[in-house]
Formats: sequence, structure tokens, C-alpha cells
Amino acid sequence: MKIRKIELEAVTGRPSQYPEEGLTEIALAGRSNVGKSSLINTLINRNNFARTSGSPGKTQTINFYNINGEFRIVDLPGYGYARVSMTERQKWADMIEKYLVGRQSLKEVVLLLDIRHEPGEHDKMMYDWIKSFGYKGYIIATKADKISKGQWQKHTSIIKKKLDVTSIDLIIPFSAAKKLNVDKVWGTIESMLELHEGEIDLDDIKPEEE
Ligand SMILES: Nc1nc2c(ncn2[C@@H]2O[C@H](COP(=O)(O)OP(=O)(O)O)[C@@H](O)[C@H]2O)c(=O)[nH]1
Ligand SMILES: [Mg+2]
Repeated sequence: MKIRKIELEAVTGRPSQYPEEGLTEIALAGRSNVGKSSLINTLINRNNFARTSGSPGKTQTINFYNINGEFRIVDLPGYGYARVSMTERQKWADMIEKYLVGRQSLKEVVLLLDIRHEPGEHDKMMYDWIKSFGYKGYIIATKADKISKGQWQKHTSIIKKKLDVTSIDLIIPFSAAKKLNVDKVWGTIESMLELHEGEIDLDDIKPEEE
């Protein structure tokens, strides 16, 4: 993917402030600190366009990144941050559900998991939730530089088993720190976008007027 232009189009939890529907959106979900912002920065080849942080953030917004004016990568608010109140949790759930349920442009939701750890209860809930909406269930296993390549398969198998992932091919080990499998992730995103483009658009098959 050639990146020509990136724009942070909206940072909001409110549907009224989402960017206009139309461009295909691919959303990223995962617990706080799993590496969502780092993944976005690596994909677009910028150091800190999507802000990363050492401490799990409390900012609960949905961030819409417009890529080349062609599609959007959508960074969903992270979960699993221990020090939040019930009201905060409820707000998170409302925000994310409104987006997942109501967003027509949303074509795929990718779950990010730390490759080192067995998925937790919240990860399982998130994955089941994603699957229940009919999404394919892609997983990016982040921070893959933290274990040796020889260990990747063992760890992705644990993820597959724990979350009932239909195919191991849906799990992509990835490292922002060492830029491992960047092309593979882009390839996967491109295939998601092509699938959408492959849908029949009546405007395309209408004969041109004389
Ligand atoms: N070693 C390593 N650290 C990473 C990687 N990706 C993210 N991190 C670190 O994990 C922390 C959280 O990353 P961030 O992208 O802000 O996570 P987010 O909360 O999911 O957006 C930061 O300290 C990052 O530097 C990676 O691929 N390898
Ligand atoms: Mg982030």
C-alpha cells in the first residue's frame, strides 16, 4: 500500500461526530496497551502519528484515520484498564456497541492480542462479540519481537484454541518495534478492501448514456 495522505478525521465517541459514511472502514479492537497505536504508526510509516503511550490511556474515543482518501482505519477504545469505574466501563461498552451496530461503512473488525499471553476473559468476550456480528475474526498478535520466531507457532496455537479461531491463518504475528510482518498485515487489509470493492455496484454495470 502506497501511503500518499493520512488524516486523523475524527476523535469522538459520538455517532453525530463520526465522519460521513461511505469509505470502507476497518476497525482495530484490543485491550489498552496491546499496541493499536503502534500498529497504525507502523502501517503508515510514521513515528507518532497515532499517539502511543507507556501507561494505558484513559482516553475513550474512537479515532478515524483516513488513508489516501480511500478507506479508514478505525482505532477503537481499549478495554481491560483496571482502574476505571463501572460508569466508565458502561460508557466504553455503549460507545463501542453504537459503532459496531450502527456503522454501515464498517467492513471488518480486527482484534489485537499480545502474542506472549494467553487471551483473557475480556479478549474472549471481545472476540465472541466481533464474531457474533459476522466478521471474519482476524487477529493480529502484537509484540512478536518479544519472543523468538521459533515460538510464534506455539503462541498462536494457544490463541487459536482459547478463542476458537476457525483457522490459524487468521492470526498474524506482528511487531511494530522490529517491523515484522508489516507487508503481511497490509496484504490482509488490502484483501479486506478488495472484497468490498468486489461487491456489485449497480452504478458500474449501468450502461452509459449516449
Ligand atoms: N516490544 C514491542 N513493544 C511494543 C510493540 N507495539 C507496541 N509496543 C509498546 O507497547 C506500549 C503500548 O503501545 P500502544 O501502541 O500505545 O498501545 P495501544 O494502547 O493499544 O494503542 C508502548 O510502550 C509501545 O512502545 C511491539 O511491536 N513491540
Ligand atoms: Mg492507542
